[in-house]
Amino acid sequence: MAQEIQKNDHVVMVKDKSFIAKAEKLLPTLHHKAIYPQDIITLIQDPTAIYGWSAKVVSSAHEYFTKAFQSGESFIIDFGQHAVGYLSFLCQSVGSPPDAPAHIKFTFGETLCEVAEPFSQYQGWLSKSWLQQHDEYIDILPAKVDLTRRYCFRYLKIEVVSLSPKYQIKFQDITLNTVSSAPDNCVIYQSNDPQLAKIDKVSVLTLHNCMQEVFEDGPKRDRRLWLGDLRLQALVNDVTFKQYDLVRRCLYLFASHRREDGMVSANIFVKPDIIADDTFLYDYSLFYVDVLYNYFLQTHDEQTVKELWPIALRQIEIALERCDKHGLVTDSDDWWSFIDWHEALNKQGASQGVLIYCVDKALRLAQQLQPAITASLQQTLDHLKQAARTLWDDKSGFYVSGADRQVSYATQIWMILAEVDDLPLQQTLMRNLLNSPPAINMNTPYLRHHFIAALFKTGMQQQAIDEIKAYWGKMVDYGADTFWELFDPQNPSYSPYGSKIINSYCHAWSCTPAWFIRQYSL
Ligand code: RAM
Repeated sequence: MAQEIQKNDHVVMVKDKSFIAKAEKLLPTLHHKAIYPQDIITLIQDPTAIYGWSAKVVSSAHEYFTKAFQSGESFIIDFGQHAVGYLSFLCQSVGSPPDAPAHIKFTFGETLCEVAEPFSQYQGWLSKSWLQQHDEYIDILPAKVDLTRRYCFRYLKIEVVSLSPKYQIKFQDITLNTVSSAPDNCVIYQSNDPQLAKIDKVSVLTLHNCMQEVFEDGPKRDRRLWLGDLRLQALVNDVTFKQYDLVRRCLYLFASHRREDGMVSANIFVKPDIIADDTFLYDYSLFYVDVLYNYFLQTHDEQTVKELWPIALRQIEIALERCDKHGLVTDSDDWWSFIDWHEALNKQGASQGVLIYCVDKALRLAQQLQPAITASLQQTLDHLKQAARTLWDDKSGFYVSGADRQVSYATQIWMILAEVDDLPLQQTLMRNLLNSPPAINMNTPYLRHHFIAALFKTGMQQQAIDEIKAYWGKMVDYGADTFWELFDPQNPSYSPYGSKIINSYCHAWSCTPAWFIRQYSL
């Protein structure tokens, strides 16, 4: 029997052993490369810098490590680039024999603020355990120390917390053994526009560092496979590393562990065993169809797609159950659909758009794989679009969402991407959006991606380029060498988690400018 039932507190999940086996066979090779400290830096309060901190080089790292340190001393290393990997170092004593253990504290920062602002002040609602730090106690010196956890950082603060007054310590061979499943060769693309070339480079490094045993959402947090992130990573992978087997593995992973009714989870853990999270998101599950469709377009791997097609189709069926008799997605207050991090965002309108968008993709797949159902899918699509049009508000010139008839960016963007109207009307809607920006804005690079996609769709290429430059370019101006999970140029400290230091600063869903730049040869 290929299936196994597993119950947790509130959901029944079904495991499919043959999909698990296929996913396991596709485990990618991890590539390692050693990188070394570049500079020792000091932090400077700088109101023009992101979060008010900038770095000043104190010395080259090489020179610094001839120095002996005593209790209470600390320093910050800049590795010169963002990376993911395992830290090792050699520690030696100087002076009298070490008559007490050495206690050393490590704080890892993707950004300067993580090494500048004490973690003890953290008051967000996500677990503090995500903050990257480590205490090492060394009993016997000299010692070669290999930290076993994987960290993700550019800056490393080392504090010599406690030694005895009779000895000091020296550090040598501080090495970060980096890890990624992205291969060395990436499709080469050079934009003629220097700013876009820089943005492309940062996007590619972002994807590179998120490519591990799965496409992780962020190597700092959550370090796991999320469907919404996977969808965008797979796009960028198409124009960069072309690791289609990793996309295939992720498709099998989602298929391998589904809810009793067949719904795929929003995210998957792979260790110690493959297990789906008990979080289900309306839009993310639907995107399984889009990931499969895009995988098919890229690879023409009919065998895999045929095998996974019933699972994709099931996502559509489940999503349709949420529609009323007119074909309108019913609303709810829960965290039922993701769309964007925004407390006030009503998600009905955008979810209607996502549903239509994915039914359209299912229809295209059905034309190849199951022509007998295309007529009925076409009918469903028309019905859903008709229902979407009832959300149109003539007075404001926007689509509304929810009982309070909320106007948001998200709803307009998804109605455009879903092609609810013909092109001239989509263009009018986009112009309305640009001329009268709704109060319910975009908070994540994730929704921004869809905004840019909608601009391209409505033929506003120059506006799209300007927006990429103004948004992702602004992160680059702030010194980002990978793109951040959250960024609001008007309020750079924004975090849906209650603190900027828990945000991820190398985040999958933020790496998509490379796709636009390469796809449209910008
Ligand atoms: C957060 C992460 C992840 C995203 C989910 C919805 O946990 O940022 O990337 O997909 O939210």
